[in-house]
Amino acid sequence: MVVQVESRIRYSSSSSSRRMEAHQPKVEANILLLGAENVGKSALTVRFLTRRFIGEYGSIESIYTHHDKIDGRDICFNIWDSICPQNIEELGHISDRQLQWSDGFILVYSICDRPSFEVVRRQVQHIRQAQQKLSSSAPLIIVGNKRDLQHRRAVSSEEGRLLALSADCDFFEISAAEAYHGVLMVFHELLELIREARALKKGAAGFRGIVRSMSAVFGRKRTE
Ligand SMILES: Nc1nc2c(ncn2[C@@H]2O[C@H](COP(=O)(O)OP(=O)(O)O)[C@@H](O)[C@H]2O)c(=O)[nH]1
Ligand SMILES: [Mg+2]
Repeated sequence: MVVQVESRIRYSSSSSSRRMEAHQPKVEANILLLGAENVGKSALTVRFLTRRFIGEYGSIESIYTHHDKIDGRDICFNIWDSICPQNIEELGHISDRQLQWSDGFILVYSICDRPSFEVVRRQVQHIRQAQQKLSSSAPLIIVGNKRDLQHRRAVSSEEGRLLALSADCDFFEISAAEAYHGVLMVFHELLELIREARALKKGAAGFRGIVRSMSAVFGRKRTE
């Protein structure tokens, strides 16, 4: 079962940004958090929504709606904090519903848990293969969490960076327990990537439109 939760944090806007609002349509972004269990997906989500780290989160799958204002623009984040399937065959599986719903993905592993890094590797492969079939370009960010537990590190930063490089996605190492800023950067960076991907798609559609109208004009000329 997926629970839907509403969260609303608004920052006061200056008069100039209020003027900009009138011209800027609201941006909505569906973000799916993936990764093995216990890596800190819920901790990351709750940190972003409330700025707090509360320690224990339970195993509830939820979709949170979070309203924000960034650079004078209204943003609506829908954040799906998922649960990883436990059976080994389904480990790393992402449902079609999740793939179709998502505008962007945050794939989380724990730097102290090597198997969780392998789950992310499988999930990245799964998403990239599905995206090829669907011609989708929703961006991915890989996050190595629990950076505060250096003494228990099992995955080097370099390995995380290399995986991200090979899958053409961004990479962050953070500690949801220690700091809010890193978590904020992850969500804001993904929002930027989502907006870039949308602009590219729109640009490509516009270009196809121009090509279609040009060929219509030249086509007509040939028959005249
Ligand atoms: N030390 C440390 N513990 C963390 C961090 N993030 C999450 N945890 C802990 O890891 C456990 C699992 O976190 P949770 O968010 O429930 O993981 P999820 O199953 O992926 O949603 C909890 O006990 C959290 O308190 C972190 O950055 N550092
Ligand atoms: Mg959780």
